[in-house]
Amino acid sequence: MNVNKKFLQQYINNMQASLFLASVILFTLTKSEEHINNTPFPKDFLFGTATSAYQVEGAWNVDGKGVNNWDKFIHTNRSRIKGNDTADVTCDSYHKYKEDVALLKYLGVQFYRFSISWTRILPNGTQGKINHQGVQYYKNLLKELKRNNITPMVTIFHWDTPQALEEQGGWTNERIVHWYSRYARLCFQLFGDDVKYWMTVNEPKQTCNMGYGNGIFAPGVKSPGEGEYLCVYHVVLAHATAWRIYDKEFRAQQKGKVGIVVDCSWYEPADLWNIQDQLASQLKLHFTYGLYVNPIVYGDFPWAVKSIVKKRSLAQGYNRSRLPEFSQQQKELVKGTYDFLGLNYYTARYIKPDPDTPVDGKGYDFDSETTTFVDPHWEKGASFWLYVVPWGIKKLVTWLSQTYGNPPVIITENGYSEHGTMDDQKRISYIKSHLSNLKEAMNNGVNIKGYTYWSLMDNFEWVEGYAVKFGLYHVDFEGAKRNRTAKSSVEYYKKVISTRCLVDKCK
Ligand code: GBH
Repeated sequence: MNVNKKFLQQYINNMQASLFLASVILFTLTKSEEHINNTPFPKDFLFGTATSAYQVEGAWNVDGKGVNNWDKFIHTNRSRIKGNDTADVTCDSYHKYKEDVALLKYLGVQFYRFSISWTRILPNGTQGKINHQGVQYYKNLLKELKRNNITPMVTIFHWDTPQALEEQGGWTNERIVHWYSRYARLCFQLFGDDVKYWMTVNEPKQTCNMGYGNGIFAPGVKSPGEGEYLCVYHVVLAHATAWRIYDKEFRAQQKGKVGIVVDCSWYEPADLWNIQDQLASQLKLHFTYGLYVNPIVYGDFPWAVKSIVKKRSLAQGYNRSRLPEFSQQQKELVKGTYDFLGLNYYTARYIKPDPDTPVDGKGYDFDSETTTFVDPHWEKGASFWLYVVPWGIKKLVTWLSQTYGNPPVIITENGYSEHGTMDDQKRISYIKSHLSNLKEAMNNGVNIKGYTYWSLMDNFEWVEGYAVKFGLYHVDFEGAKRNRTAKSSVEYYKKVISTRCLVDKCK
């Protein structure tokens, strides 16, 4: 090799090295602070964290608690849960609630979202017998929160239906509207002086689709597109009846707000320039979020959902739609029954029409005639369904605001799972990137009032047992004391809450 060539070679090598370096720098910049929003969250924006009764309380048969559908589902067949686990003890929050409140206090959250176990209050689900020890537990928890200046946000129903009612069909029996709304009234009566944010139902899609559609969750009923839609119909009526009860009997005195919590992924058109893919995206959003929220805001199921389910039902030989119809009276009952909307966002999917949808397919998984897929480059959490797509939250809340007239929205869940990591840097970047996208939407005028990290601590993750962990705090499920230990994300979230800012210094 002559000198010139050697020089050239070195020159090229150098060029390659600096190009490489430049792209590494650029990549890190774009990956980190560069795209993190640097405007502060408003003073009245609420930060909090959440749990649910069944996932953290344990004490499944203690102090008079009645049996619920998940107790039954698990105890009759433990192999339904990964690792044959149960929630009989889980985090033992029934006994350790004071410690939980201390963790919340340390975090500096404005609110704590927890749920009431129906059978702890009403062991058989109905008014026949009130369990005063169960009532006392929630009074104690509320008192402890008050002492520490933490606002309670209370979910009345987070999936744990009383077994006595489940045996009568649960959410597929129209009597549930009565059973549920009387239970809700009792909650307002018992706790309403101390609770200003109520959530009627958590993620009804999971109860209806997983519980009565594919049967993966309790009560394990497989009735896609029939029992599944009866459940949807009754959830909406139950929610609305509870909201009316609050509005009429409690609002003037208690001055609280009542909303519903609906989970939804973002569905991104497979090809943004393809109108069919855009329609598929809209339809799936209406199937997921709209099925519950459209009636509550506008008084009926979304038009697109009604018409496609009817079309498919008739083609399947039914003489009417499998999706029940609201009567005129019911439409008036449900319309306008919200003070805020709760949104649980975790992940996103690409979507397009599915021409191969089986004609006889029924329910949420078929009736939209769409198919979803993921980008293999998306980062994954420990839950099989959790792909990290922070921009999805921005698109979803923007869609929601445009579709429902910019209602007040609280992000009631958003979270990342791992298999047991104390230095949880991926959780930190999950929170940061989702909050950043949320703030961008807020800066565009989307009406977001608060953010909830799911979850305060590792807990019983339904059929995935204790294998996947969403907590800011680690819980030692092997030890009798169920010790809680802060993961790295605790300091991070604490700082975000106190500074209201996602970067070193906000504008
Ligand atoms: C919530 O469920 C629950 O409220 C909570 O109890 C639970 O612990 C927590 O989140 C973590 O799972 O995009 O089509 O693959 C979330 C249930 C299940 C909703 C997966 C979104 C993705 C469907 N999520 N689902 S898809």
